[in-house]
Amino acid sequence: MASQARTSDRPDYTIEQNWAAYTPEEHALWRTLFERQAKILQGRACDEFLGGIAALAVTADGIPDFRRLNDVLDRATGWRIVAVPGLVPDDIFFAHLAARRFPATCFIRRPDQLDYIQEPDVFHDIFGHVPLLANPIFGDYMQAYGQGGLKALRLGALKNLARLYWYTVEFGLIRTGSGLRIYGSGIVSSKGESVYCLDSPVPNRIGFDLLRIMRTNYRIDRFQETYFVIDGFDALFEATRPDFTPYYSALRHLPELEPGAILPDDRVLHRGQGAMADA
Ligand code: HBI
Ligand code: FE
Repeated sequence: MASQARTSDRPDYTIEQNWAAYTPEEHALWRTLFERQAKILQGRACDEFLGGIAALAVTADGIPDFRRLNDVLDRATGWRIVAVPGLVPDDIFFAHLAARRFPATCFIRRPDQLDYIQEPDVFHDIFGHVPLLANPIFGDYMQAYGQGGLKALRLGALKNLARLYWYTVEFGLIRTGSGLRIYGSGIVSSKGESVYCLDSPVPNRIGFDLLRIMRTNYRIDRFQETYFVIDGFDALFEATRPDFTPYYSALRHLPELEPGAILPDDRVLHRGQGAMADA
């Protein structure tokens, strides 16, 4: 398969996407994934995500050419996509984000991985992450996250910050006038979790609380037991503007929490604030 993950010999781990090398089968796999999610996400994904898909003209046609996406994305928010072979070391990842470069893998999953792939592939990164980078506030949040990541590495607090990424960028929900909607990339790129996160009575849905999130463990190989809900992207950006250093010291004295934990002062959102009901 022409576009299987490759290694990079550059210090920043980037590679060339080599868009011309994709096979018709790989473009067809993208088309299947895109058409399935586009249907499921109507009425489930937030307007900002769907707006990003439209603004960047990400379609079912096939795996997008990062050069074309970058022309539009750069004009919108100054973000650009750089191709990488797979997960890159944390410091490299954060340095790219801090410079408004999103490291996107460019290989696509195999047909037998249609419903689930553990590591990010081009569908997870481009369909899941890139559309929201066309939103100015979310674009600012992602750059701030990169800057915060480099600092967290220096302070030995990566675990706390990685949880913030996990429960917002990857698996976040947002409250809107028409109920809860999805913005997390790990959810929008997953067929099953796009429905489960809003419709199932099983998981907890808890109002965003920065310290609470930074204490809460997560598992990467199953649907989330808890989703955290933000009131808006500006609220998320505001909540994460302060210097996190005092939070990290406070967290050292607070016990970690299991993914399914509920604390007495958690703002638990009930089914009534679900996707279909009015907020
Ligand atoms: N590398 N390509 C890539 N994509 C990621 O999402 C990623 C990564 N490296 C590190 C990482 N994520 C996480 O460990 C950090 O968010 C903590
Ligand atoms: Fe991701």
